[in-house]
Amino acid sequence: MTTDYTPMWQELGLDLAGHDALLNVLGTAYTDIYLSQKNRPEGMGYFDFVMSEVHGLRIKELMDEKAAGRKIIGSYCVFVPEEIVLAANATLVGLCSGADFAMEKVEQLLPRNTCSLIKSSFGFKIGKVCPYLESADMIVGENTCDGKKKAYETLGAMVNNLYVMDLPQTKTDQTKDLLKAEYMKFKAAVENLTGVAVTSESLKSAINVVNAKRAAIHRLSSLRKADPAPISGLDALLANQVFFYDNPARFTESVNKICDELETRIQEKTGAFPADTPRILVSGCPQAVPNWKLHMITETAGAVIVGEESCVGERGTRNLTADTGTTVEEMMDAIVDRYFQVDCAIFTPNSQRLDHIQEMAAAYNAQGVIHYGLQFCQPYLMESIPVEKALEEKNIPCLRVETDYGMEDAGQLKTRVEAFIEQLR
Ligand code: BJ8
Repeated sequence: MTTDYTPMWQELGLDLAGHDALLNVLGTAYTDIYLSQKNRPEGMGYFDFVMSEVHGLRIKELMDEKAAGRKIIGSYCVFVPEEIVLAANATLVGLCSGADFAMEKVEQLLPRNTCSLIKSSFGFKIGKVCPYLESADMIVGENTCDGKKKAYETLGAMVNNLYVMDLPQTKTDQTKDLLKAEYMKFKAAVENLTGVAVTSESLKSAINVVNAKRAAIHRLSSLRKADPAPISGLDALLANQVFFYDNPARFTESVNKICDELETRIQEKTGAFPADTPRILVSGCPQAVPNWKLHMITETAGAVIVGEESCVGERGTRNLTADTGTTVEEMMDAIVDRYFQVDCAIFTPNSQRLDHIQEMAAAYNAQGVIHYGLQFCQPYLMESIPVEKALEEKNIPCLRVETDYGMEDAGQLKTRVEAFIEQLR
């Protein structure tokens, strides 16, 4: 029997008609794109369940947490440190930004030439269809790219709980100090919100919880090095997306369980696709739920995606936070060290990212790289040119795509991806 969550959505102030329409589209897309795949690992059943309840049971859990006095914090970026949030007795969730909604109204507030991700986050707010955003006690905006930073000025007038965090755009000792100062300020703001002071014990335990979650998803990524790939890129992308929503301990356990199954599949040489299927690494802008467009196009065109150099992927999860500190101060330094390594394209120069893409292509035996740039995203589109150059130097073919969340260009994109796959063969 399915639970009726309508009263809860009503209480959160969602637009019920719009929300129903969104869930219908999401459900159909999920059935068409995910459930039609062949040779899926059984463990994906967990993620199918999570997706079927992403606005239902998970929101109910968050509402129960709130009723028990816990606070919910929403974020749009991997620079918001989950360790600090958990240590102050709050829960961090990623906010919806992966689908077009209420675009006409969005374009009255933001220029048309704004990337889909930013427009989507506004669409979910204007359309009142994101229960994560509506249940959040604090929304964190981070000053990363110019688009986001200016958009937060507008968002600040639309919500009463926006906290803006400044971020450096270069990597020097001074800017690392700036990041530390921002994280200290953020810690104080979260403590103020929850009324719970971060202690060395709570911070250590939070570091361990988040590290375990990252280690599990990293284990899953590493298993994609096998040929045949034991899991499709679509399924692995979904696990990376759910990373931002799920209860951390349950997520870790579920991912480790699926990894056990993938290890057996590797031993038995069972793949999601046959051996010798062309292998592709995707690099670039983050792909938030339900942005499955490029993976769907690529994998139905006859290749398998074996890795994501993305914030919804290895860029966001690869580094762990050192857990050797004993004081809050030492652990805050470890957190700063960890996040300072994230090589988002808002940094200049950003040669670390070029190195990392080359390393990933080699480690995952990718024959080619598709650089995924969202239209109007200056940082990633600009950086795609040096990325392509760095890959050319290693004789790795690179296809640069520039797209949005719409499906108008799907046919054209598919033709380009098919031609690229032919080139790899
Ligand atoms: S750390 S990648 S999650 S900022 S696509 S909004 S960059 S114009 S999302 Fe990101 Fe944090 Fe960086 Fe990662 Fe701007 Fe580009 Fe839009 Fe983007």
